[in-house]
Amino acid sequence: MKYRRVLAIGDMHGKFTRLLNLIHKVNFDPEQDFLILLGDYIDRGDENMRCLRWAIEMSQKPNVIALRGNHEQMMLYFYMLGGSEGSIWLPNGGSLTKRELDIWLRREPDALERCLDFINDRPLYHHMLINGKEYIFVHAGLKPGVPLKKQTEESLLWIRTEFYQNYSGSAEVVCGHSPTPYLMPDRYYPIRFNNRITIIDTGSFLPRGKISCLDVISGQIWQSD
Ligand SMILES: [Mn+2]
Repeated sequence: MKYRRVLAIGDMHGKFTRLLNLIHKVNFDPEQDFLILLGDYIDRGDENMRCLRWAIEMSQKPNVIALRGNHEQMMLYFYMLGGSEGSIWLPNGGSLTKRELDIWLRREPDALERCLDFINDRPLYHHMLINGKEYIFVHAGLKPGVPLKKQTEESLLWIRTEFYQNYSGSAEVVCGHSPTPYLMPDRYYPIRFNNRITIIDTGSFLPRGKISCLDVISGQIWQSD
């Protein structure tokens, strides 16, 4: 199948208005385009559950892959494991998401189960050949020197500096996870490093932050206002 565009959308973190604004500009067509969502739908924003529900809806369309981010992982651990492994979610933005979810649960008691099933089913990366070129889409990144199939959840969802500095694989990697203004002051635009890494998390939850979408075929970028 030859796609018109292969699109990746970075971290949204509950910024639903910004997401709608971006989606309107991108105008995704499931008949011709392929879309990968890089995870971190929830936490830090004001409409976290709306973003999560949007991701659930989108994941049911053809030609859409929704990956798991570390924030979905933290939510899953909170409800499935509890204890110290689950405890990091609430202080990392989870308390905002939980407040919205608790209200929703009063009307739809099975909503939590649907969210957790969705998160549980998320792939941790998507590997594809596009016009003969190899691409890996992943929330955080890859541990350098480790084959893709041997990568751990910990690396795929959490890695930062070690990946940016030492990755030397031949595949192009498109990822989110690190807001670009944390890597380069005042930068709210995707960053591409020389070692074939493109980071498209442009700090959606920050006052001047944006949600970004990249078409890896043309290199075109769309951003929320
Ligand atoms: Mn994130």
